[in-house]
Amino acid sequence: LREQALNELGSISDERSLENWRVTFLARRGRLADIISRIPSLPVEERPAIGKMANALKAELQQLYESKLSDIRRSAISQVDVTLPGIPPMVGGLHITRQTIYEMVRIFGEMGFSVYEGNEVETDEYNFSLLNIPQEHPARDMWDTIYIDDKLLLATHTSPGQIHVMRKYCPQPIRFVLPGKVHRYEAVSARRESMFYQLEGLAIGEGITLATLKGTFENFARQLFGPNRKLRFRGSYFPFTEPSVEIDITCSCLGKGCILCKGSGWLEIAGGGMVHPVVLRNGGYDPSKVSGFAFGFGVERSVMPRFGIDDIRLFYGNDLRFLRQFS
Ligand code: FA5
Repeated sequence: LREQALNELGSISDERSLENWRVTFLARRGRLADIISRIPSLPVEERPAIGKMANALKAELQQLYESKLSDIRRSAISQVDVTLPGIPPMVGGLHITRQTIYEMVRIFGEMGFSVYEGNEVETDEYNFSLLNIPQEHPARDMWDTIYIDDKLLLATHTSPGQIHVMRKYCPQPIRFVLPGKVHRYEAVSARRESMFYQLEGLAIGEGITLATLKGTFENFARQLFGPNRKLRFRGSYFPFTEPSVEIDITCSCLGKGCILCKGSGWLEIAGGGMVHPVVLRNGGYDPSKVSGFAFGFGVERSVMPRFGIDDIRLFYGNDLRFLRQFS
């Protein structure tokens, strides 16, 4: 048996054959084990000598097996070609939404706006009531809300941050932008997500008018979108602003089939207006002394026309082919 085992081992040069060899000779049901199991049936006087030989052989084969294994492994490593190009590690990058928020914050920063981050989970009071939308007010239907319980909900817009900021800084004049993640119970489509980002703007002080809002927004849009886009301010309605506007930007579409603007040439990016006196008062300001403007726009909606993205679901679909284009 020893001779046969040594012979066969000599011709082995890979790990799999070596494993077969080990199973044949050394394993629990292998040939050596078979011999050892038959020792009790030998005449008593032969047993010690045979037992000793079997044990010595077992130790020898075990040792040969181990040194062969390490030889095979060592020679496998020496065959690695170290001149082959390596596999580059994956490098992360900022999501296009985050990059855009940083850029927006920088542009508003140059106009004197500071940053305040509101809450993703809000109270009904801040999301609605303090913004002049009491219980049962029909305008609540403007935001399909995901409730956590009867008081808490996922913020449907960044406007509740207005109240937080006002209460913190009143009665000083303020200029803030408030980026935030918002949620709505929406039927998702190419234009609508159920989770998206908004950037809220709020300025309060003496002599602020709708013209201040228009000028600020136009300056911002020129820097973000370049000089060739046009803005359009449409009269609209929000319970927390009076008067209210919606702001559209010219779409970069190719006409009728455009998913973004449905062929109208205009894409709605923001809502805004003059802060309602009730809201100013809820924030601790005296509406007879100061006025303010506010706006809130969709971050993804402003990214889409810049890069010709025609489906908002791409943003959070986690397709690296999409995301890598922006890193
Ligand atoms: C609001 O959320 C108001 N809070 C905006 C506002 C702020 C008005 C301050 C006045 C003063 P609206 O629901 O229209 O308004 O949303 C504002 C912007 O968010 C839209 O113009 C759009 O750009 C974006 N938006 C709204 N719904 C979605 C959605 N489902 N998916 C992606 N973007 C959306």
